[in-house]
Amino acid sequence: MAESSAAVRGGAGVEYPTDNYLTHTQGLRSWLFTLDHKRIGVMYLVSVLASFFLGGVLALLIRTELLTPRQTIMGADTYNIIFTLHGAIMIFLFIIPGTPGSLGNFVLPMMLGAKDVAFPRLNLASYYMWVIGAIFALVAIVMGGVDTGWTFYTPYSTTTNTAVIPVVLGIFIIGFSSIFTGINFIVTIHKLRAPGMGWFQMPLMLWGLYATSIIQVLATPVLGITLLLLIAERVLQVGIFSPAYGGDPVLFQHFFWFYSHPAVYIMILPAMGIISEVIPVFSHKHIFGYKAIAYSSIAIAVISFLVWGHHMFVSGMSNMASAIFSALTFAVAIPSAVKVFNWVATMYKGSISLATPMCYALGFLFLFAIGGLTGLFLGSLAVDVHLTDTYFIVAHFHYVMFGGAVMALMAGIHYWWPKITGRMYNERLGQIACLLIFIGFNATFFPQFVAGSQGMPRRYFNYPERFTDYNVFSTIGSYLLGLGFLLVAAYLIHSLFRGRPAPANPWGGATLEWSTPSPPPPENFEEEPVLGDHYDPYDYRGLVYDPRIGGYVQQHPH
Ligand code: HEM
Ligand SMILES: [Cu+2]
Repeated sequence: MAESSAAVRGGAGVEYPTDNYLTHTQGLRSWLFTLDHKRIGVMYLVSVLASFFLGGVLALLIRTELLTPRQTIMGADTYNIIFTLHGAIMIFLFIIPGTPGSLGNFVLPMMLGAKDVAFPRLNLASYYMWVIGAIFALVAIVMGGVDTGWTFYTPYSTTTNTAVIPVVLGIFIIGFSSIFTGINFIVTIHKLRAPGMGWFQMPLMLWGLYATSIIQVLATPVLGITLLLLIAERVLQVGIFSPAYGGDPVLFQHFFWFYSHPAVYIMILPAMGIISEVIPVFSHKHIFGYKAIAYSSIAIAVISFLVWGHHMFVSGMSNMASAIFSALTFAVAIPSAVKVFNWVATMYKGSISLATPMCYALGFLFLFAIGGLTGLFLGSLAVDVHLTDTYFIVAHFHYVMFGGAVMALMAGIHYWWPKITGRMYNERLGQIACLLIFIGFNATFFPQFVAGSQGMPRRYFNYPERFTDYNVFSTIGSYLLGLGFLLVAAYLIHSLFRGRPAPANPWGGATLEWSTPSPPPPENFEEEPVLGDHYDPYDYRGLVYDPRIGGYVQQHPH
């Protein structure tokens, strides 16, 4: 990145801080054995984005195969392996560790006014659990991949001769990276808040991460045990899930979804946290309904454990059980709706600046709303019987996971990029790429709602002729989407080497990470932050824009 010796003069009055966390110690070892949450966050970011890239390439292969109703570029067996790997990589290597491990790790201690997380060694261990898990996944790919779908349903996953065991072991190990991160964040938030920062003075990003950590710690062990039982059944033929050995395949679904539904909130709660930071800053207005958003995060975490049955309405469950799970599914939409309402209320009468982070936040709002509302369709029993296992489902979860979690992650990457790298990126290209991604995304996934509602099943490499137009449109959309991300990669990599040095507070944020230089010093703050009684992370009064540095300065001390 930057020359370590001399300060780099960039934006008129901005000096690039020579001694920062990136340059403080040099060499590969200083990264591989770092205990600095910022460096661990950066390693997570690079790793999960590499997984996103791999998952994205597989996605384009899927879409290319679906360009024609018959065989296009691969056979049925290969197709099964490709969509399984696409789903498993995107879920377990990218989106679940994505925001908590990368941006969460980078900003959490700084937002609290702390030097680091409570357990730095456990933090580093959590990263290496991810690395070891990823290696297992790569071994499985080399061994020919796995063809069960990302849900590993039995009895097929008990019998298929593809590489189920290395993949499942990899996911089991990655689970510990989630659990370790969760433990670290919970203890850090309880114990390391700066003097004067009460619970209701914490940035809402941290309420999102706190709720996520609760789910990570409580739910992940259930997935771990389920996967170990699957391995035991494959290796020892003990009858747990497979009827061939006296097991019950529906039991596997209950165990799997008891984790995997709360897991979708491990994906979306940190994303919602990012949106609660970005929208007020770029609306130049205090967040609306702070407490309601904080409580909604916790409510989502709690209710998320009570709805897993909505994935099993056609698995032969009793009508009573289905009715209860359907009602609870409607209930979990309420706290999400509260947040969406409060974000829109925050923008109301705000002076909105459409910088790239805000563009992604607005994209999130639109796409997440579609994802959430179509979730209500699927929560109602009669409709779900019609739509389950069709492309309506595929569209729905891409609108929530991609339209929601990925768009928010992109907002967060652009929002904190100046703090992480000490460099600004090209705003114009940022806005263009965001628009390209938004158009490409809707072109890819909206036609799938229509094709699915007309009966097009998921997980087939060919389809009846009458769905051709929808699929051609969807595939072209996915290429646009790919192009948008290539443009993002291009200008961000350019920014690393040629970007204008960033001021401490380029956007006018009032959370503590913006009161330290960009990039921050190794210990986060030059002086330990001391907060007044009335510290408010969304109080922008006193922040004035200084064109000489291209950023904001505090006019009056907190
Ligand atoms: C980059 C753009 C993406 C495209 C074009 C894409 C496309 C697709 C398509 C067409 C399928 C359905 C395959 C089938 O049922 O036959 C699929 C499945 C899936 N996708 Fe994506 N996807 C993308 C990104 C993502 C992201 C970001 C995530 C998660 C964070 C994701 C998670 C999944 C999952 C879990 C499945 C289900 C796989 C299975 O049935 O086992 N995808 N994707
Ligand atoms: Cu669910």
